Amino acid sequence: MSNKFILYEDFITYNNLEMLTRSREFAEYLKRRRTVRDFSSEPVDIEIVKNCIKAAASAPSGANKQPWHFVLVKDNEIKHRIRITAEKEEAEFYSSRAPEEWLEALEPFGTNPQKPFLEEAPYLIVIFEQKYGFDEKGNKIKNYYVKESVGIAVGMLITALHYSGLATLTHTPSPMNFLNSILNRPENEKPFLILVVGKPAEGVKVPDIDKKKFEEVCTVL
Ligand code: IYR
Repeated sequence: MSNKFILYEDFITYNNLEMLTRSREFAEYLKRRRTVRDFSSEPVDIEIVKNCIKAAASAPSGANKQPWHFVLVKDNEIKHRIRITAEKEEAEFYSSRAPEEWLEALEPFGTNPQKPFLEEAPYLIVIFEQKYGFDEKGNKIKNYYVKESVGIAVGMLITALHYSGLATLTHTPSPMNFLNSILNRPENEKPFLILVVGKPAEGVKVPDIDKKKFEEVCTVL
C-alpha cells in the first residue's frame, strides 16, 4: 500500500443554484422510494444490478478495508432454499421469539412468516460483512468500523437500485447464519442483510405511513 496522493480531478463542481436544484430534486426523487413486499417475477437485466453493486462497492469504509461481499443470487433453486430456511426461522420468530411489543410495532406492515418474495423476485443480494480480512499471505487483518461501512454501502446500493428503476426490500431473517452454508461463504463473513430486488408486482400496495418531519430529524446549531 503506498501513501502517495493524487490530484482529485473527478470531483464535479456546481454553482449554488445548481446545487440547490440538484439537492431538492434528489430529495424529492429519493422520497418516492418505498419498500415493497410484493415483487413481479418479470426478468431484470443482471447488468443493471451489477452496476448498482459497483456503485455500492465505491462506498467509503474504515481504512478503506471494504469489509463487504455481495452475493447476487439469480438461481431459482438457491432462492428456494433461502426461502424455506428463512421461513422456518421466521415462523419461530413470529410464534415465540418476538416479544409482544415488537409484534405490535410490525402490525402496520402486515408482515408474517411467509416470505414468497424470496422466490418471486428475480434477484436477492445477500450482503456479508467481513469481520476480518486476509492479506496476500493469508494472514488475518483487522477491519475497522465494519457495521458502519457495510451500512453505508447498503444505503448506496438501495439508492442506486431505486435510481435505476428497481424496487427493494431489506429483509433480515433472524438468525441469518444459515446463509453462510447455503451460499458457501467463509467463516470471516457474517450475513448483514438480504436485499430483495425486482420490479414491484402490478397494483402493489404499500403501508400508509410517512417519514418524520425535517425538524424532528435534524437540529441546526
Ligand atoms: N424479520 C422479520 C420481522 C421484521 C422485523 C422488522 I424491525 C421489520 O421492519 C420487518 C420485519 C420479517 O422479515 O418478517
